[in-house]
Amino acid sequence: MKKIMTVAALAAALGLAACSKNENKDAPAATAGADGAVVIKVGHAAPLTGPQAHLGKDNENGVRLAIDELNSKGFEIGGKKVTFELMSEDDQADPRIATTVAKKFVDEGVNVVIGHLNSGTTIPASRIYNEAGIVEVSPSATNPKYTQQGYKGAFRVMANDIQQGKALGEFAVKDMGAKKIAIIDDRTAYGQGLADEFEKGVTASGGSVIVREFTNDKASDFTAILTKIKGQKPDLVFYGGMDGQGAPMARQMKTLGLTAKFLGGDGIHTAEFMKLAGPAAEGVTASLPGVPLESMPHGPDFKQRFESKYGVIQLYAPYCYDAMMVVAEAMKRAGSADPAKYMPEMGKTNHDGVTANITFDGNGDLQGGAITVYRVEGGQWKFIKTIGGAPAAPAAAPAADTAPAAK
Ligand code: ABU
Repeated sequence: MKKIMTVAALAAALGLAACSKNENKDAPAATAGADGAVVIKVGHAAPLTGPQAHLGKDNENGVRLAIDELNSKGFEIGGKKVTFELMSEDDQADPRIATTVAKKFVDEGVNVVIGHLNSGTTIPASRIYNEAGIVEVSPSATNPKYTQQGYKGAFRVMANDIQQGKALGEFAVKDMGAKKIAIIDDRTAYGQGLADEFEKGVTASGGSVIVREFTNDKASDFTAILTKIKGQKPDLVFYGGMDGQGAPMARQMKTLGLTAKFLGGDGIHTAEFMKLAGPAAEGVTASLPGVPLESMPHGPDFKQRFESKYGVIQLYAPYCYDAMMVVAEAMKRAGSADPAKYMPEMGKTNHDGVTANITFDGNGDLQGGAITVYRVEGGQWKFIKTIGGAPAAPAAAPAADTAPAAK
């Protein structure tokens, strides 16, 4: 009994854990870890089953590595040792399931959510976190709308699709020499949003989009739309969507003798794409927000630590790791894991991360995010070019004119 009261008192002092909107905010729920440290609940949501499960597990492991490292070094908040506890949920990349997961996290009183993986799940879930006053950091959802809704607790640690689409549109026309371009998207918030921004980038660069087709994020047979596109004789086919569709699409282009170049965004820039596309992956071009991990000061070491535990990085694990570290630092600065107390500290982030030196703009978007273009050569994603972004440099105080606005 004495121990329970001690933990409760410490929890109250640290503002642990977040209160559900259904709970009494003066009586935060908290539990003690095995060592008596107060538990901070970290919600993580991504597709953990289905065609994007490899990406969801990669995200989960990125958060897990950060949590394991924080816990093993005895991370303290307000001078007290805390234990981060991961609660990972499968949203199946489905917007409706994502809102159910979000409500569960609220009811569980999580202190933060790292996720969701997809824009189509992140955007509807963000409304629920906003109403509950919970901080959400997306490591991978790139649709700009997520951070344009005026939600004070919404943050993103990678460049968005306004930046990515523009960079890809320019790259297609100016670097790949494409004049006549076909676009396919999967009608998700990510795929369609990126395709729209890509089209703007193509047009602004003097290229021409001659045909737009769409599919969905469960499809596997693209013969009909690729046959139609082949008849238009494009120089390049752009796909806005994920690797589960991009890889068979690349294969079917080869089978149909559609010789146009194939370009996509971060959704196809995966190890899994190479596996699924086989020899058809060769020559495919795709972007990834950020600079190559290898060129970041902490990148190679992170890669070694992650891959020795979980195997090859698929895509967003480093961004998930950074997201968790940014949150832990904000909690430490605030001396509290109560989102109401540490949320204002999130906007003051200046984190020397694995993926970037992370500072946020007034919307909660990463400042100075770069886009890097890669091409498959010899079964590997090879660096081609980085577009935009701040130089990879250790954390430094932001200049007055670039300091993040208070959210
Ligand atoms: N950034 C691509 C995959 C996640 C998403 O935005 O839907």
